[in-house]
Amino acid sequence: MSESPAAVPFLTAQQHILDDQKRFPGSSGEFSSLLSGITMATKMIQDKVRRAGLSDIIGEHGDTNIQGERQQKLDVYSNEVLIHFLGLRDSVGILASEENEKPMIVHQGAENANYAVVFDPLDGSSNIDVNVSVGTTFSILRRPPGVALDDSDQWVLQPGCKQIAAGYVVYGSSTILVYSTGNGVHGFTLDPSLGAYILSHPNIQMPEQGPYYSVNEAYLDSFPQPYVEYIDRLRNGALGHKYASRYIGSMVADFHRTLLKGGVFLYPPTEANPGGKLRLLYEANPIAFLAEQAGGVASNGHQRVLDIQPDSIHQRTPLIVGGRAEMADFERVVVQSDAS
Ligand code: AHM
Ligand code: MG
Repeated sequence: MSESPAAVPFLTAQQHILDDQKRFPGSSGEFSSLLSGITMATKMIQDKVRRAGLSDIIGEHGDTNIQGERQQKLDVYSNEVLIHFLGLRDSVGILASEENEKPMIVHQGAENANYAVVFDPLDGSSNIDVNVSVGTTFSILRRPPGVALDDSDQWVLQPGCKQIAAGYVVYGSSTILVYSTGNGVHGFTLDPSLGAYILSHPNIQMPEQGPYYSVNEAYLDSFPQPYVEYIDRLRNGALGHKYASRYIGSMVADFHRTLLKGGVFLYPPTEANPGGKLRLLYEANPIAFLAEQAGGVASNGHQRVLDIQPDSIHQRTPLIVGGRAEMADFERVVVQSDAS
């Protein structure tokens, strides 16, 4: 008896990506091969993360990255693994990472090297030695028409609305890959016994309104006044109920909760980081892309995150991302106060 595909009990990320690619007539399979580089690398990263207490991998590497931050050994390992697996793909022309000052030209001469991948290999890694969830974020861009193969800055200095795919992997109580190619947001949980990401969260929709706000409240005194007023409104019931607070201090984990349960995540401008702390190209942009695909909204306090034209690879931005109800109030209280 032949078995219809619907009777197959699970769908792997690999199969999902191949099916997704059929939406693009004439597609060559390069894009699915590229995404498989990400799934392969993140399986290796999660393996190291899971063994962090057992192997000699916790702690500082001894170097400082371009952001002036002390690199953890796991940052360095994760970066190397992603560069290795993505570098094997002919379709990848440029790789840019939080851990490297400049973009890397991977396949300079290859005519089909049409994609740039921008990533933070291990976000939140300063938390890893206390067993807090960490994540990998990635953003995929196409080489803009007319841009030379070696003009790496122009490949990556594109607004987030030009992303053709983006996602993250959260290394939490399970390992979950969440990605979108502009056709909804889908989540896959790594089955450790199969070594495969299995579709577990199809077509994720962010709740229109949720129960939580997520912000580092220790900095409250240094937020611009409209943010203080907005957080106060969340706390005092102005949006219909009194919000509870959740803050992990690991963006991918904080966003993952916001995506599934609803609410709002904020990293506003502060005295220490007047332009925000999070990085536009490989942190805010993929998160904003996923949020919008799931029916949410992402702002930098002035405009849509995905409309920001970047001018440098490691530039920072405030990030406020959440459901439609929370973000409508944010628009009224913060964005419009700024415009007036
Ligand atoms: P990192 O890229 O150096 O790991 O820093 C980014 C992290 C985010 O995951 C998180 O949202 C933020 O820093 C937390 O910052 P803070 O400790 O100031 O609240
Ligand atoms: Mg980071």
